[in-house]
Amino acid sequence: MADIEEARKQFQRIDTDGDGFITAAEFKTALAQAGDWNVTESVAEAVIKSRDLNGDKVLSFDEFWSYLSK
Ligand SMILES: [Ca+2]
Ligand SMILES: [Ca+2]
Repeated sequence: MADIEEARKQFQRIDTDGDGFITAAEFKTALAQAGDWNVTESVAEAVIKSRDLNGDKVLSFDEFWSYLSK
């Protein structure tokens, strides 16, 4: 069971420019910081795409949360 406060903190950590959306580049940077250096831009894009519900190619908090709380 995911915790929405934890999810919000995690989202803000990944969203480095603070615009409220996670881009593939931000996601890739976050994974690299977590030690996963094998993630390429195209892998990050594929992950974003699989979680992106409205097709704008970025993740809003709602999309991030609905992925975590599935
Ligand atoms: Ca952002
Ligand atoms: Ca989206």
